[in-house]
Amino acid sequence: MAQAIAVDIGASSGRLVAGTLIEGKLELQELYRFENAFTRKDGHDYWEVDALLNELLTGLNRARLAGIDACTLGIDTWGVDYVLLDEAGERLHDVYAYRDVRTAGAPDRFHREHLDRQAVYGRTGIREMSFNTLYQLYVHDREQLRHARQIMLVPDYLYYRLTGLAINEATNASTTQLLNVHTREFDAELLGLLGLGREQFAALTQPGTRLGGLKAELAESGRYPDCTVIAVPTHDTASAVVGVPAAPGRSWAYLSSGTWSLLGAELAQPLNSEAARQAGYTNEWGAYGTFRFLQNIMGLWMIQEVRREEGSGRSFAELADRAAQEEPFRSLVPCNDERFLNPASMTEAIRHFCRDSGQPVPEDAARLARCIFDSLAFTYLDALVRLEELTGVSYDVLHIVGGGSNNRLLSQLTADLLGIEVRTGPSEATAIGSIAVQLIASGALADVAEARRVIADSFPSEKYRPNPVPGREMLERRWRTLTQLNPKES
Ligand code: LFR
Repeated sequence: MAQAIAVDIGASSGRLVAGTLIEGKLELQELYRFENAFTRKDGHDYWEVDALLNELLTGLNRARLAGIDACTLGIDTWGVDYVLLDEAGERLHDVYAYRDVRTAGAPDRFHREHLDRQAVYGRTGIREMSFNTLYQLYVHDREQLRHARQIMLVPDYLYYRLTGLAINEATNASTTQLLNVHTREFDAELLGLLGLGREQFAALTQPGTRLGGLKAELAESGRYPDCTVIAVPTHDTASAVVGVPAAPGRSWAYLSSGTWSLLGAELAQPLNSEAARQAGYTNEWGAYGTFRFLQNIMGLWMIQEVRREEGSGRSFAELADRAAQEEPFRSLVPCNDERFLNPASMTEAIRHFCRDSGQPVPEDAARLARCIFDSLAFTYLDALVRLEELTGVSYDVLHIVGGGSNNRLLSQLTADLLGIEVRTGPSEATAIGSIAVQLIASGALADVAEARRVIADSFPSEKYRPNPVPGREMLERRWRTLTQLNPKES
């Protein structure tokens, strides 16, 4: 029986999940779960990557103690954040977290000094986000960059520490905004503008590639299962898209709902037109040569922060239940505005915006939550409208996967505003997508179509049909006015 272990690390937590295929169904067992958060030091935000490595190893040890003697193993995390290694393979610096302020304004400076934003989008297909690796490297210490023997993203680094092999896995590498969508390689000119050489990166590795075993000191310790390490889609969103239980024959869009909300479609070819750029759509690489044509939407980060600041320990489910009792659409905020990326206080940032735009100020956590969910649903509506315009496809169904798919209020609101059938689950789509790619690599599943069939058969899903929204036209006008108060940068 093939056992596959997914190590899935998100911005707020990480987990090790084992997947086994039993009579055509995928069964999951959570082996270990741990917290994650960025930490602030001298005014900057960093990830504790070596603590994450220790957690990963603790989880693998748990797998062994749970009786798993042999397995395949894949790792995913968020995108864009990187590690520079020296000649000896040691880390040269603390790893910046993408929400760190140091890249505020960096895109403007980069595009003024070097290539304009249209040209960079034409080459990379990647939407400008101030935290993309391109801009992070642009503001990184030049001397240190020159001395870097290897540049890798966070999951590549974890793979490196487990196996001793240096890779740059392709789905996550695409989030750097340094890959050329035409040549399907690093863009030599963009690297040159940062003073970097191709030799500082490893070969681009496609998901599904078998990398071999754990390095000797780990393998011989007796603490871990006998692992065959496989490069999965190491960008969490790419694994989540593999984990979407889409049925063949239906045109589907997805919403990967976690710290971020990523709404988009799986495409065979990139769509990097000027219209796509202006609409804020990106072309991240997916597994098996696909493209993830999607929009980043601020997502549940907003409610995670409000909850943290409130400090009452109320669960997300309870907050959503309380929000459901509140008056809908009382106050709305443009979620994608940079002011919500990493404010000193999310609660205050939302209240400020409401006050400044003449709306009722959400006083308590329930009203703040209501405001966030209503605003997210409106932002999803804008994203779906643009998606349909750009791809020319009218979607039959929106699959919501990830932790946010458990939020009934937001799922129904999304169905209502978008006027589309919503299907929710699985909430562990990222780990499931990683496991699916491992099972395909080890021959237990034929391909992604079979994997999606198995996923659809294995996990419960709920269906939400759209209901009419009273006062819809007036609401849409209000939303339009609010978002135009804050036009997106073009
Ligand atoms: C989600 C995610 C998004 C990416 C953001 C930053 O966890 O990976 O896809 O845009 O985090 O890397």
